[in-house]
Amino acid sequence: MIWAKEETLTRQEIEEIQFTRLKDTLKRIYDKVAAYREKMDAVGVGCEDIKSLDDITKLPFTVKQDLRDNYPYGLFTVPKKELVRIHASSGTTGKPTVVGYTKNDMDMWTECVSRIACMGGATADDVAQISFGYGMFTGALGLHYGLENIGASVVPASCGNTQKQIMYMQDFGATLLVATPSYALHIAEVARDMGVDPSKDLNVKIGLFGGEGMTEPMREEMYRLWGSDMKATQNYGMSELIGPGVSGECLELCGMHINEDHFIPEIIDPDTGEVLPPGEKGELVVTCITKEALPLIRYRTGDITRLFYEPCKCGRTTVRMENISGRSDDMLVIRGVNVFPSQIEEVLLNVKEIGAHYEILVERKNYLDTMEIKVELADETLLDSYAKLGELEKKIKFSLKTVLGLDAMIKLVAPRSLKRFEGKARRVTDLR
Ligand code: DLL
Repeated sequence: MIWAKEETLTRQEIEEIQFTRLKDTLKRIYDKVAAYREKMDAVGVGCEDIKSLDDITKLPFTVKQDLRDNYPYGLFTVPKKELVRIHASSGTTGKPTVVGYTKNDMDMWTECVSRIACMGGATADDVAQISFGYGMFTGALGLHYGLENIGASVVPASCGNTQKQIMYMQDFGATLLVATPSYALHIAEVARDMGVDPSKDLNVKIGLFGGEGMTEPMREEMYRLWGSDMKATQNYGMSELIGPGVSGECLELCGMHINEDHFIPEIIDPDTGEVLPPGEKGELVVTCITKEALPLIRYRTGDITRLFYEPCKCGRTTVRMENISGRSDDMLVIRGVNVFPSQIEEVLLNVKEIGAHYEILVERKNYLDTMEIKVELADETLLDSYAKLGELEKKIKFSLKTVLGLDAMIKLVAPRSLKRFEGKARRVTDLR
């Protein structure tokens, strides 16, 4: 089912809506936000210079640092009393990034999430367990409102206390799970330990995953554990832009549909800032055109992807973005080679003797970068055979070398010995 008619407009119709909304948003922020006015004045661009949608490229970018510099409310276009919700994303460095919503922003957010939930197969008949952490993270409350809006019965389980989560799923008859993909895999593992086979003893048929990437091998692992009839889709978003609801995969699984009547996407070369043509890979830049409290203009997400404008088999005409292949800023440069953690994950998850959990440690020894990857064995009987372990290590090393062009040290560890995460997994430690 398609939730809204805006998902099936012609390109011309979408662009007309985008242009009108862009002009309105620009005027509002130019009048109300000194930081934006200064930025636009500095490059000599006024609202009147935006005469077509293509002119968006004349506008300056907004970056995370702008939010920090104007902490907490400096980029907001409405007085504080109009806010009905405040979230913040936990920056690893510096102050958190604060985001706010007016009543209308909440409605728009709910609408966007309803669309992506519907794309992933959710209906009013679902019992939806939300296993994202409730709190400042936008994931849980975002999905919560969207799923309630389509009529699903929401179970706000939050994350953690995994055994209890499994009990809820069994007793309340959950048919839909919302979680980060890594936590969904962990829940399945714990269920098996409890003697509960998620593919037989639970009835979860829809997985709305997001907040972090899910590679194709990881999706296969999801089907293996939760059952091959599960529909596991990816959902993308970012607190600064709204939270979840920016884009989501439909059941064709061929990229995430962007809610284009609310967000204008562009792809740029992260080094030069130059806009790249459709189909080329680069950093996603997004302009919010319907938000009241915090409408960011040309916000550099740091996420690497590409855009496809061909209409999808599902009937939606909105542009699709490919699954995120990394971030422009988490890319590791190891001995001069650019490495995305997702590439490593892809290799690891294709090796059947190992599980889905891993840790990457990057260090510098004697001026040389080293990368050590700890991977869990799927089956501990392998630990008894030194020869087999050696062979497996070699096999993983070889596959990594083929994909990355780089040597890595592989450390095979016992099943279930690596750290588990209840929210987003943090798998890379860079000690350089
Ligand atoms: O993660 C919003 C969200 C919650 C989206 C739940 C979907 C579901 P932040 O905490 O601000 O917001 O983190 C945003 O997470 O820039 C990406 O790098 C990453 N990310 C989010 N979804 C995906 C995804 C939420 N499906 C940052 N695939 C983004 C890959 C993702 N990365």
